[in-house]
Amino acid sequence: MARILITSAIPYINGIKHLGNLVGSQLPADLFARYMRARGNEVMFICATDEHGTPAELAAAKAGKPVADYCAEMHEVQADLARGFRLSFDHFGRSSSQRNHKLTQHFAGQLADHGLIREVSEKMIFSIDDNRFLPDRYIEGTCPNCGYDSARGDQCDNCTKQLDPTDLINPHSTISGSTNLEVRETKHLYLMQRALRDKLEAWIDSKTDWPVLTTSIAKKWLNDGDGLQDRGITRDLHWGIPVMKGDQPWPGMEGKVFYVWFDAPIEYIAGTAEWADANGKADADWERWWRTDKGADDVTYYQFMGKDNVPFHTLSFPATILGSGEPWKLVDYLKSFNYLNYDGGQFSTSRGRGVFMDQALSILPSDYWRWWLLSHAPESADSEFTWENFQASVNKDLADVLGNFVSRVTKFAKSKLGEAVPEGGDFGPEETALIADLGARIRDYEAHMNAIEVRKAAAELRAIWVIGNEYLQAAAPWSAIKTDPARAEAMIRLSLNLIRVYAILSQPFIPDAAQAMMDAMGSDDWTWPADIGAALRALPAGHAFTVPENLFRKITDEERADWQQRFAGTR
Ligand code: B3M
Ligand code: ZN
Repeated sequence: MARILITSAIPYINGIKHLGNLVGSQLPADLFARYMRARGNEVMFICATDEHGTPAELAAAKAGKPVADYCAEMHEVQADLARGFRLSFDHFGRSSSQRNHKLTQHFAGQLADHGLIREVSEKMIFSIDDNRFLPDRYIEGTCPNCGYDSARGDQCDNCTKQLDPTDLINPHSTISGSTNLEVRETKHLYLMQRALRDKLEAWIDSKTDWPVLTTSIAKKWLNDGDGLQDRGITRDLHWGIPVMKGDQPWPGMEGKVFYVWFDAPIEYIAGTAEWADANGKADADWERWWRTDKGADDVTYYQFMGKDNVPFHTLSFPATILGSGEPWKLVDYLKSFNYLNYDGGQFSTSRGRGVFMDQALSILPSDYWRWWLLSHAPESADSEFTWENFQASVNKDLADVLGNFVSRVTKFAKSKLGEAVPEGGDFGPEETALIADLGARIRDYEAHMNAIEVRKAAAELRAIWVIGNEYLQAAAPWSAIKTDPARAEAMIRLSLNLIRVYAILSQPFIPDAAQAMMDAMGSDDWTWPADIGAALRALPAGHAFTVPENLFRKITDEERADWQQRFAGTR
């Protein structure tokens, strides 16, 4: 049994996420967590809401609520949607927790003690019309690196370069649109990432098994002359984690808070401490996941995120960890994703274009979305959601292939042989061939899941469903029952057992349907089919089963057309 630590990038608090956000981090992380648990490993799966920064302040102001209340409410909304999508977090924390306050201040103190923080008196952009400093995302302008005209103050979405607001050409406030900006002097703390460059490079170079997408982004910013800048880690905002040196005040930093991207990844650790608090555990119980001096040396740590988050996780957060001089766990494998586009364009939160998590669940159960999103995960390139493709996948893969198999087998068995696994004779050559084929395919499925090749794993799972149908079609128990009833019984005995095996294999992708299949087979034995021959004999003759409700319904052309229109962008 291995110990597997899994974190998903933590979603911003300011609004409900769309399906592109979901498939870029939380959903594949959940797939992997479910799979690793199914294989008998000890898993700690942590996510949280990312609650600080200007976006939260402005969203709260727009909602007319104190920012702390707004965040508490939105956290519940997001937690509820996560439950709706069956995201199996061990804990869904909050970056505004006291645990994160303490840990963030602790890391800053450690970095200062190691000489890695310097104070910089800098010129920041102040918006006279908005009466506030305009950090990060609330200044837009032209990217000095690639010329993209809507680059944000913290990062260019076009070339992913991390930026400082003052780097932008022709800047304006995105709050008011005002160009009435002036530069004011303010003092901030900088993390001296440059001093850690060699350590970071050696660490990244040691990760030879990382996806190309991850390493190429990391290397780009490491090697690109000015890629690894020292980074400002404080901001002139009210809402956030107060700047403290451990538990001591930081002279000259009164009234300032840490930058949201400094405290957000620390929440992975703090979220695990929140898990301990919520479950009446001791500090040692969370530290054994994170401190290599306290038991985490045998933990394998996986992170999941969209490609735009990669620089922060390959450079900035590791700089915090390495610079602390303490034995915290660094990520072992970083799985990153490209973007999911929507029906010929991009998902857009501001324009309400595309399907958002709450809307998705209001029209279909989560398994339909989980299956489509994971089987089309944007791994090697960006991918695109279209309603035609969604309808075709659901109707073919889920309804025609898997749903139909379960329904045919259980209905036939019940009507001809009764609601118990029939006896029949030994398995014949067809069954032996099926068992060999299944065994090989399950090993392939495991290999893809272990490597977090999400699309390949989905394709293999689908192939596993298909061979059950092909077997049933070729064996034709409905004919055999007239000539050789014992043969027909053996076929049905195998097929009912196969439904239980499908439940186990499919559970990481479609947990609700998997539970329905398992319940229908009157079993609660989720043991992974390491020996498929034995697994197909697990339900003995005489074991009672039931015919489940239709597992999946088909999407009609009318529904497809209606939804296409509804989500075109008006929210
Ligand atoms: N909240 C950005 C995002 O949701 C950011 C991730 C933080 S991960 C520590 O994509
Ligand atoms: Zn750019």
